[in-house]
Amino acid sequence: FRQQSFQLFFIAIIVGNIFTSCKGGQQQFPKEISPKPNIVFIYMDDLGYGDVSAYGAKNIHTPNMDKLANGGIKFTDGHSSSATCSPSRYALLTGVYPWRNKDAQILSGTAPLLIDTAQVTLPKMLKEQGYHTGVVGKWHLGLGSGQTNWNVKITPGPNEVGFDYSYIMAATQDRVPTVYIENGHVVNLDPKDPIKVDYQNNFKGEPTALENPELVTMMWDHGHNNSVVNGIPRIGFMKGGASAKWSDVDMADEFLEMAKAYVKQHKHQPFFLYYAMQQPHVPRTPHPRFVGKTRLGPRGDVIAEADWCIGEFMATLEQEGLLENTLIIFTSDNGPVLNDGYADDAVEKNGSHNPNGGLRGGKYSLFEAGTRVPFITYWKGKIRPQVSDALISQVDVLASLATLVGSTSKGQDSEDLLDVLMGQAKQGRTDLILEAATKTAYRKGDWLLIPPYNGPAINANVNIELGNSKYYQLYNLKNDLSQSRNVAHDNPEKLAELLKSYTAI
Ligand code: NG6
Ligand code: CA
Repeated sequence: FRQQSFQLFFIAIIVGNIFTSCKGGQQQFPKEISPKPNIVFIYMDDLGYGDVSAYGAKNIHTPNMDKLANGGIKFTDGHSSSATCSPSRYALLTGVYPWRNKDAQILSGTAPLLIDTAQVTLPKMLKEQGYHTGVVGKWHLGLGSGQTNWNVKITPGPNEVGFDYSYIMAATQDRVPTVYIENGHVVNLDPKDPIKVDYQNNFKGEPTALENPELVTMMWDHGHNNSVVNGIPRIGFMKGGASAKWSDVDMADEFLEMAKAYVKQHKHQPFFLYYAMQQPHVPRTPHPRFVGKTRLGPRGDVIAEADWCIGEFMATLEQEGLLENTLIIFTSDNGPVLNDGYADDAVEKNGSHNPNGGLRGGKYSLFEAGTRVPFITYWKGKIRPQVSDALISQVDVLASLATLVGSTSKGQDSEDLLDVLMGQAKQGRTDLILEAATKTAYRKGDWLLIPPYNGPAINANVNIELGNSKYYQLYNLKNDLSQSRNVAHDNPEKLAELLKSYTAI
């Protein structure tokens, strides 16, 4: 399709030039001949490679995600830039590997903005090309420049790194402050009940999950025993802001409504919407409509809820007549985890479901399931449905979309893989640095190198293998995708080759 439209484009230019020369230099073709499609980036939080039925899940049905996968490109080797959230989001928006920035780690709710306001970003690049840019959902890239006062305009934040509009939660659903922030202002805040947030000390007299277990309706397992909001114990202490506190079970509907409203409001100019959904990250709080939709307990139910949201969102694009002119990228910020700190039956009710789709590891891990995630591009009428085994990372989104919209901006580590995203080429990256909790691994071709690291082999709290070993690990993913055989010892030359390129980067 793209080739055809390119051919038409060039014919148009030639004809245009003939016209131009005939008419004494007047431009006859409108600038819009280079199309600027709307772009929607749908980001799931902790959705694993095996959590989508199009990727093999049997016990969770995700018909709407499947429609994207089956009607677009289903990538089998698509990666988040990190095995945790903030670093992945940092790389997505800046095109820079997260390990280059020592602060790109899981951020607290009071962390300052991680992105330098002078940095190139995905939304800035698109804005420069005439796009209206919006973010709805989870931010988790820090806000403010140190001591944030939540009761005045919170800045810098998304609006200072390229978003014209923002409707966000500051960090994660399990971290305070548990409020929505619209363009820097806490939504529904009563000035007479100011918000205070602290990650070190509690506020005098305020209840916590440890001291007031009677307030808790969702039991914590590890961490998550500070302030209690809506019966859910959180990370961090918060006081005040009663009227501004979100309702957890309504969060999916809230973000969906804002995402739909954004599209309707900005459909008359090219728009970029970063729709950052909160599922299936903890605490898993499906709306009552979705409770029991799966047999997997809240984790399965919030995936069903998210799938429904995507269906509703797509329906809006269709009703507004935007589907043929909108590129959709769907993926997840890191791999899956069952018990991530709450006793919510994710482990007990998991049954035979395999959230990591047979890959080793999970969230927090240098093994494949840490970063290999569902990754889909969809563009009705433009992208031909197919499966692509190309190696691609979310850090590549910036440079690829820059090419799509005619910009030369790009981040330091972002590769232009537009043709791969559009299904016009099968050759993705030749190599890639993976990251988990500031540790890195190196992928080249089918080979994966994990250098020796101190630290536990398994994070016992979440029951996930992290990839730490005192030995070099080398896996050949072509015949050992589940990383069950460390072949470093048998392939000293390959090991040396990878080590050399890895060290060079
Ligand atoms: C961890 C939290 C986990 C989750 C994670 C961030 C504890 C014990 N664990 O520190 O529950 O919030 O941070 O997840 O507090 S992420 O997807 O945003 O990276
Ligand atoms: Ca995440």
